[in-house]
Amino acid sequence: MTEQWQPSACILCECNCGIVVHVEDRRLVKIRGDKDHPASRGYTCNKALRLDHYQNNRARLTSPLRRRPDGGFEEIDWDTAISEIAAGFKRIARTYGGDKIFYYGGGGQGNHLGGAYSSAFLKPLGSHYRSNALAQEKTGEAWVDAQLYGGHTRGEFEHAEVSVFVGKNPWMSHSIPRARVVLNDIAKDPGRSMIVIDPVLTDTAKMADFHLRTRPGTDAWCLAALAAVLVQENLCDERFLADHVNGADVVRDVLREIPVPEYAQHCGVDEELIRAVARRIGTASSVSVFEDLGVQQGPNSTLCSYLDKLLWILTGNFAKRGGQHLHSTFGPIMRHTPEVGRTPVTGAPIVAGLVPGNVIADEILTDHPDRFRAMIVESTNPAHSLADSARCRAAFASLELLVVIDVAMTETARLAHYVLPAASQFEKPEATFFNLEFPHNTFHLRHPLMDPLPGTLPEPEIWARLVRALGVVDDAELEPLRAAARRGRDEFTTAFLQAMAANPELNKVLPYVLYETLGPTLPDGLRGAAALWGLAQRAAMTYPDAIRRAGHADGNALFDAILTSRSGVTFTVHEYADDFALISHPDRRIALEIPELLDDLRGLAAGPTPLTTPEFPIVLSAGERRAYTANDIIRDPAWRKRDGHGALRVSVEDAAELGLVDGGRARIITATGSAEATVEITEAMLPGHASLPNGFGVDYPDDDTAAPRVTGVAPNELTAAGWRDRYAATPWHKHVPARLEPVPADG
Ligand SMILES: Nc1nc2c(c(=O)[nH]1)N[C@H]1C(S)=C(S)[C@@H](COP(=O)(O)OP(=O)(O)OC[C@H]3O[C@@H](n4cnc5c(=O)[nH]c(N)nc54)[C@H](O)[C@@H]3O)O[C@H]1N2
Ligand SMILES: Nc1nc2c(c(=O)[nH]1)N[C@H]1C(S)=C(S)[C@@H](COP(=O)(O)OP(=O)(O)OC[C@H]3O[C@@H](n4cnc5c(=O)[nH]c(N)nc54)[C@H](O)[C@@H]3O)O[C@H]1N2
Ligand code: SF4
Ligand SMILES: [Mo]
Repeated sequence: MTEQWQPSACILCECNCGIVVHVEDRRLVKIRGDKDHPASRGYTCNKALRLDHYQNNRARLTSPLRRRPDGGFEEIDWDTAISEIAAGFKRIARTYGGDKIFYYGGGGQGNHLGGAYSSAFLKPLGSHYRSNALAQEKTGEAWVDAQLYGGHTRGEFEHAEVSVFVGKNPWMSHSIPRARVVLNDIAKDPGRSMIVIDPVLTDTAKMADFHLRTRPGTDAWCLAALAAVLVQENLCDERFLADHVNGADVVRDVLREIPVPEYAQHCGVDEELIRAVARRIGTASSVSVFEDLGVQQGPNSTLCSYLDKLLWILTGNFAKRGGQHLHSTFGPIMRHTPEVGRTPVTGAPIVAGLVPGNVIADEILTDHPDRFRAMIVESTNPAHSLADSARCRAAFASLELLVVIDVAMTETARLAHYVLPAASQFEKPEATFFNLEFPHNTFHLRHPLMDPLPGTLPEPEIWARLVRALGVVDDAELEPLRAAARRGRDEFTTAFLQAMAANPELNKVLPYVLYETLGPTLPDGLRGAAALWGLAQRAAMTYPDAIRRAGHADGNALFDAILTSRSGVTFTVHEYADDFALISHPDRRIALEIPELLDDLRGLAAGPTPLTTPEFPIVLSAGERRAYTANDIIRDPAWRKRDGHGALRVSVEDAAELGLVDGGRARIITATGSAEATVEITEAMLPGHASLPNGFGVDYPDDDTAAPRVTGVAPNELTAAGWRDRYAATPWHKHVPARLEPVPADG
């Protein structure tokens, strides 16, 4: 590699594949996979090559903006913005209490470093309600995980004999390292099997050995039938259950009663296929399972999370090569605690510490005294990504203070009182906290490829300025730490522990303290990486042996390795048996019995209740991942090489019945709203099921003078906040009752 190739990572999905980039005149002119990245090992998909559309585009912000009374924005300087914003939040906290300040976001697919500093501003104000996109997908699963074993698990698909994808299309959406290589390897190997549960004949399903083509929204019956066959045909791993699992008998009693033929009919899958799949799972040497939005954003989502975990737990596919694993954590993404809090206005469940996205508007649009009055939105676009965009817009517009920190002018930013322009992810140190692998887990600190675009600042600096403006830290207290940091890591460690013991209040602003003291001593523009020092110490204390096995003597050694390894480091190497130690229950056993969900499982006997009606007879999946979608990260529609308008995919049968033509236009009507899209007729869809892609419907100016124009359908103009899971209040985006009508070509 010559000097001009600089290591970084793709930021378009949670994999954050390592890339090397050739930068010319601030453009990412050439991009390749980085062979030295410990997780992706040179792999990228088609999307990484298009990253310059994120870095350079007409939506980028270059100055702090303040909303004028007439609704337009004026540019203001950073000092004015920071002091007015800090004063504004202080006023809200003083008048109503700091808990009326709601924080949403903190990172997207690849940028979690900036959000790590937010607590230093929020905690002194007394703000503690927070959320992000994970509360639209992963909280139901997290609640189940918390009770089963107290952590997040991942399958080891690279080595699994049997891989199961439930409502997950990894060929398009990835989420596992080197997804397409791994899927191809599985498909080529006659000794291994791929099982896909999905109503759509996806690119992944096409490669599968077994495709369980469930009717949309009926996965609970399919999964229950699979688990029932495991029990009824004695395919469970008795030894594993006896040694490592509590409550298995109660669960098996419920599964033993399940009438498999009936449940097969309920989900529309052939009974013999279900039995064959259960037998394949029950007799394999290793099984890995990945559930994603197809079930997490549909009816019975939390129950489905429970049932698909039964598949690998009942068969003992834990703590062995190719099985399912708990893993180390570097930066905290989600808390796995069984406690469920309640939101202040609607009393909705707060799982994993996150307010459900579907109730945010209701927590604002009310005269309840405990309503949220102000909001900080960082690196996310909730006015577009939360259910029922129109209502979200109304809610955000009614706030007394809304501040948005983003690289681009977004749908949410347009509603803000202040917009703060962030440096892009290639202009600052940045990192993902989606470090979810086992036995080797990796962490990648990306170095800046160039200076921040003039006018922008990295988030760590934005938060530091805001904390300074609050005036909660006596700068003199930081002097000894600054001096110690200049003398070396060990001296800093000692001084840091002393300072924290002497003034526990400093704990509240810990990331700020690190930024101000250790930060200035870090090389190569890496000041923003200072917070990682604290996380490295914590990792070293939590996983001492696994960190040493990965070659790091202690937290300081790990931190230094992170600073110098520009393509990323392996931070933990676990042994398979360590999985048991990672179970957080004191007896290190899996607790299989979840009474509420067992009740729901019994309740499945009543059969599915369709959500569709004669008025809205089609199930619309609003937000499918495709070859050229990447949430809202790239706004310029020119980044797409195909499917530029984000086609509405419909079945051959529905098209014929409704008079829809391929390439023609259709109107999509739901109880919430309506939209128009280009039609694609495909055998991939079942009759009664249609899909729209995610990531469309954001606006972008055609040229510097034009008003922004919207391409494709914004999915959440069609979704409703009330369609949600009863445990985690996660949305049913994949299951929106809708009506389709042809739009005549001339109108
Ligand atoms: N290309 C691309 N990749 C991405 C992203 C992106 O925007 N674009 N986003 C990233 C993010 S944030 C996430 S969370 C992941 C999501 O990754 P996935 O969950 O894989 O993405 P989706 O396509 O939204 O949904 C998965 C599947 O659910 C299926 N489905 C719909 N209804 C049902 C149902 O009733 N039952 C079952 N079993 N399946 C159903 C759909 O047919 C689809 O194939 O992708 C990540 N990767
Ligand atoms: N109907 C429907 N709705 C959905 C989904 C669906 O399938 N259907 N999927 C849901 C899921 S799984 C997810 S994850 C969410 C995703 O939705 P969001 O949480 O809104 O996240 P992104 O779309 O990734 O938005 C990322 C934002 O970060 C900004 N950004 C990029 N880089 C930086 C940076 O360095 N600093 C800052 N401050 N900002 C930056 C981008 O400009 C963009 O505005 O959508 C959810 N909404
Ligand atoms: S989109 Fe995801 S899988 Fe594709 S290169 Fe980027 S990080 Fe890797
Ligand atoms: Mo997501």
